[in-house]
Amino acid sequence: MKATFLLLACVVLLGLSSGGQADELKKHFYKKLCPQAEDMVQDLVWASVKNNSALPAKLLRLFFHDCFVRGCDASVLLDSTANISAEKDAIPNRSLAGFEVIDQVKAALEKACPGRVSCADIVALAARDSVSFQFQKPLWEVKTGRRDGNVSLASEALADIPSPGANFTRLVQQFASKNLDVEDLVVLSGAHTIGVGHNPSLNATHAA
Ligand code: HEM
Ligand SMILES: *[C@@H]1O[C@H](CO)[C@@H](O)[C@H](O)[C@H]1NC(C)=O
Ligand SMILES: *[C@@H]1O[C@H](CO)[C@@H](O)[C@H](O)[C@H]1NC(C)=O
Ligand SMILES: *[C@@H]1O[C@H](CO)[C@@H](O)[C@H](O)[C@H]1NC(C)=O
Ligand SMILES: *[C@@H]1O[C@H](CO)[C@@H](O)[C@H](O)[C@H]1NC(C)=O
Ligand SMILES: *[C@@H]1O[C@H](CO)[C@@H](O)[C@H](O)[C@H]1NC(C)=O
Ligand SMILES: CC(=O)N[C@H]1CO[C@H](CO)[C@@H](O)[C@@H]1O
Repeated sequence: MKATFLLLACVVLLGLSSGGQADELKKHFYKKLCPQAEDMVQDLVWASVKNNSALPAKLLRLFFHDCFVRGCDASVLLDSTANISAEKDAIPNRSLAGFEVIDQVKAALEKACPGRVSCADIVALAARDSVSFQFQKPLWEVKTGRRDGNVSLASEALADIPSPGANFTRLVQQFASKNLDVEDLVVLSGAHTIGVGHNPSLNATHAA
């Protein structure tokens, strides 16, 4: 298994049993491990968003694409290797962005508290903090304690991320497979009130 999956500077070495998610997410998981973690994420994310108002939508979508494949485990951040095509390289990754913000926050946190704060929590906090900045109010609570995964497969992203052509039945099925109901589907789809979309299918219609 070694050398099969390239980790993007994101292994978190807590004294916890390292398998998968921590038992339960909680408020302020890092209170003792790295007390400044959540403030640092907020400060750095806000500085980035001030400079680039397109980022909140990018970071929100990145979080969604992370969570829909193998849970919220930062698997979306992993790069492909010679023989493994990672989630990033799946078709629905088109126009995913904001990776550099996550990398920058992770680098700062590694300096402050080496090996403590998971990339998965940074992705979750960055989504919340960036969108909250855009709306100038705190929007939702983020519990922490996610552990980073080390498996990232393009084939799974292709299977799990809903396609823009999916019908309602299919969307309901795909959300149900992640333990989300129809109300969740409707509410979360509200995320599309921010951001930029592309419609590549229009081009196909007009192709010569
Ligand atoms: C219900 C199934 C969903 C489908 C089929 C879908 C599909 C898409 C597509 C096709 C785009 C345009 C991508 C592009 O720019 O090329 C997009 C953008 C976006 N999606 Fe979704 N999405 C879904 C659910 C979600 C959820 C649950 C969230 C977050 C809670 C989300 C957040 C976003 C955001 C913020 C953008 C704009 C990104 C930007 O500005 O670059 N989407 N989505
Ligand atoms: C991936 O994580 C699992 C569970 O924590 C671990 O057993 C395995 O050795 C890891 N694989 C690599 C390539 O790091
Ligand atoms: C601000 O954004 C520009 C382009 O989007 C980028 O080149 C520059 O490095 C950013 N500055 C900071 C401080 O992030
Ligand atoms: C991927 O390549 C590495 C080294 O090139 C090799 O050790 C590994 O067995 C390969 N894995 C798979 C699943 O083919
Ligand atoms: C919805 O999509 C599914 C899977 O893609 C397909 O099997 C089904 O026939 C579609 N239903 C309708 C009503 O188009
Ligand atoms: C679609 O067409 C527009 C305008 O001609 C072009 O700028 C864009 O790159 C095309 N997109 C794709 C995916 O081909
Ligand atoms: C953001 C990102 O990682 N995009 C990649 C998506 O996948 C294509 C190949 O299918 C890569 O070329 C992009 O770099």
